[in-house]
Amino acid sequence: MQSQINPTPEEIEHQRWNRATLDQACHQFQEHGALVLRGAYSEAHLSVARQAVRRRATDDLHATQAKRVGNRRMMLSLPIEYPFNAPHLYANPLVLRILTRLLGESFVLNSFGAVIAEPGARAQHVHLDHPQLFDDDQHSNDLPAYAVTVLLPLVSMSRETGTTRVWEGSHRLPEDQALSQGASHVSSSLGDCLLMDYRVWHGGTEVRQTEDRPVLYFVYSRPWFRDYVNFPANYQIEIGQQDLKQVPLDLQHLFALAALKSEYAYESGNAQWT
Ligand SMILES: O=C(O)CCC(=O)C(=O)O
Repeated sequence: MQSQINPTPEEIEHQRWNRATLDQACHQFQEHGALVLRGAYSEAHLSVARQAVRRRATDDLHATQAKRVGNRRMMLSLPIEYPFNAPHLYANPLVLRILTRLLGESFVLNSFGAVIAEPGARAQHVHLDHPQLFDDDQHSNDLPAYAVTVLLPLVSMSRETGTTRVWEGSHRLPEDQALSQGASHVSSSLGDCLLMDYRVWHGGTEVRQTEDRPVLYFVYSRPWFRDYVNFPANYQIEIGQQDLKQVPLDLQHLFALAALKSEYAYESGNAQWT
């Protein structure tokens, strides 16, 4: 992967960027439409999340609610509740600082869940997670980012476990040229994450090992964006009132769509035809 940043030990320890590293990270993301951030998350937190995802994936109820996103590969929307109602997961300070630059101050968490590739899963179809906003490629490609997926692998990723392939720079290319430059494979250690512009072509690769390969995904977006393809019901963040109260005040804005959902349910439940 060409586009990657190794935060310094001080940046990791204080969870704060030096100005020059932040500038470089944002510049690389804008140019390549993707960025690997090394070592931003703590391994201990990820092992708790990994166990919870595996439990849910094997639980019948949740597994039947899962969406197939390829051969032996499923996507599970997850509620923001223990162990996922944790700022170190949904609000990593290094990641959030980059997102503020890319998406503006009022960005929100648009969707959250896990993709689990089972042993033997074949390579996923190469895809975009959402159609372009406009029919005219030029218009769509010239725009600044409006949504960014943060993929957070819950195991280290290699050719054996399966990687994510990314077509760097494809967010700026018309569809018929998007795959012309070849893909980069993201190998990663536990604690690394991958940021991807919603317009970048990508896909998971085959799983050659006998264990599954779970990744968490967080989609952050500008506040007006709704992913009507993956989440036609519109408001896709699930968080109960108790969990919402536990979100620190300065991070409440991330859950603006969840707040809209409860208002909408309230209003439609009380609608009167006169
Ligand atoms: O499993 C992966 O590496 C990527 C999954 C993915 O991008 C997707 O399902 O949209």
